[in-house]
Amino acid sequence: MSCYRTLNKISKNHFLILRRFLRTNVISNPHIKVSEEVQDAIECKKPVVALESTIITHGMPYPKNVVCAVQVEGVVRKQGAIPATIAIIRGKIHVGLSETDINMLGDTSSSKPIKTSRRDLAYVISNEMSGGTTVCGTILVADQVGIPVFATGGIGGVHRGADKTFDVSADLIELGKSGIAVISSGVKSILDIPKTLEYLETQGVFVGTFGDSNEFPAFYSRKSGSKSPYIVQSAKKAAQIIKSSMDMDLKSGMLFAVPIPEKYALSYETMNEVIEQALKSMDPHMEGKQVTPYLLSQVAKLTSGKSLESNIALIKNNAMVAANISVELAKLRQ
Ligand code: PSU
Ligand code: MN
Repeated sequence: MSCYRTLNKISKNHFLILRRFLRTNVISNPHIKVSEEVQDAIECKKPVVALESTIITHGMPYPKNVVCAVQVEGVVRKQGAIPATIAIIRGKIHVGLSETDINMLGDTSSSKPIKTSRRDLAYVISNEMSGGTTVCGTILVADQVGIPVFATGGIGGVHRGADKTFDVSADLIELGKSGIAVISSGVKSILDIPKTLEYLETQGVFVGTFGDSNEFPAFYSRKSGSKSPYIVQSAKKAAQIIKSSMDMDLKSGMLFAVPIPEKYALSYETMNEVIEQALKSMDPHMEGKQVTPYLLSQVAKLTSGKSLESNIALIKNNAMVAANISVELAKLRQ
């Protein structure tokens, strides 16, 4: 799609009419409302970063969730990219939220949001409910509207004991079927990391650790004992991988794993003990979508909020890296 901004020979009025015409044709799904700013960025292939919203609705307590979401958007802007937080508000999928939207959604006692993955989406829309999109739900929407770069904290994965529970996050399957690049701090060790990496390989997902080591990060810790198949040294290199994947029309995702900044990292051994404790405290009958939010809140309790501080720091860092990648990608796509 060529950018209408390059049509600089026509008058401003014609330009606006043409722009409106192109707008309604670019994303014509009646369930999706893309903000003007984000739509403009998509059409002109400007740097834009998709952001998920389950972090806001189910990952952190109110009001820290709102403060974090707003600050993350600020980080993306500071690097020269446009943030596109994706969420469902009263049955409509929004791509690009206002601060009022974020506030409304984050006050979960009144917004009563549903954690929305692929299987939940049609139900939430048709019942005019609100929802935080998981990594799976966000990839799905980002792919439909054409945002190739997406930042989050951590993705879901294969749970420990999955051989008995079959608990494998839909995030991994979605990553396997849309050509979106996800920037995350790997996965939490509440999951089975080696099995998660195996599953990503099966799904055809590129996995690379961002920086100078191939250690796959475990969210709060820079190490997990597992290795990424690749190292990606810079935002420019990451952008080249994404561009090649687009050129090849691979339609399978990419995971850029960014280790948490040293200053906020917690020790792998300590966190493993905390996670073991959180897992032990879990009701054995708990299942499905409640498992991840429960474990996250237990870990925060057991570390007296320290894990939450690390969580916020790594999301901001990932947003910065994603913005830098999207800036480099925009240069390659012009
Ligand atoms: N992992 C985290 N923090 C999170 C999540 C995962 O460290 O907030 C959220 C993400 O939105 C992810 C979802 O997509 O949980 C995965 O949930 P499940 O395991 O139920 O698929
Ligand atoms: Mn699950």
